[in-house]
Amino acid sequence: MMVPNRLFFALLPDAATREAMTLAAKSIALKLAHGGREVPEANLHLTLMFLGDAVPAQDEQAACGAAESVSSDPFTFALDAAGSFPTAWWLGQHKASPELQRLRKSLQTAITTRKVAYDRQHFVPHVTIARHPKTRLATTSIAPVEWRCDSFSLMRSSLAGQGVAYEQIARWSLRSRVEATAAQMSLI
Ligand code: 2AM
Repeated sequence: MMVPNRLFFALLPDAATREAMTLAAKSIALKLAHGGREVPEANLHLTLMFLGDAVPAQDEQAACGAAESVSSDPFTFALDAAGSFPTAWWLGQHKASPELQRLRKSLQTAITTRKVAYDRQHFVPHVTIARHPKTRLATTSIAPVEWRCDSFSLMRSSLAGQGVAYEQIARWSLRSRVEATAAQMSLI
């Protein structure tokens, strides 16, 4: 029998960034027009990598090991666009920032090395703001929402009433491999 264990790596915005996202959504009246179910402000996140709906315990452990080896300096990027997929309205980027792509690539390499399965669909960085919309939104510019990214997290998603609940399993601070190696050497 399949044991549910829906896991994904994500960037979690801080409170000020979440608030700025809500304002950005409101400013173009997204909330009035989509006709779908809004994502609560506390649940806003950017999925870096989706691992699956029933991730085995050993893969969960291996994913944590992979995350440990990810190398990236902290960086800042901006959400400067809003648009829709058939299943969601989102805030995102006209052009994915290179730092974000590099972070995804570093995680992808580490995950692949450990033979953990993940969703290989093309990475389109976005924050879902509404699900099951009744209308589409042509991609449009928004006042940029700046996002300082200095960590990423492994998350578990579970059904909770009508919606979902997210649990943070672990969080990793971003640091370059050189810095990490130096920190490890200073422990010796
Ligand atoms: P989203 O980023 O578009 O909202 C947990 O389900 C998170 O993983 C959600 O944020 C979800 O979509 C994202 N996700 C990415 N790929 C997925 C997939 N193939 N199936 C389910 N959720 C996926």
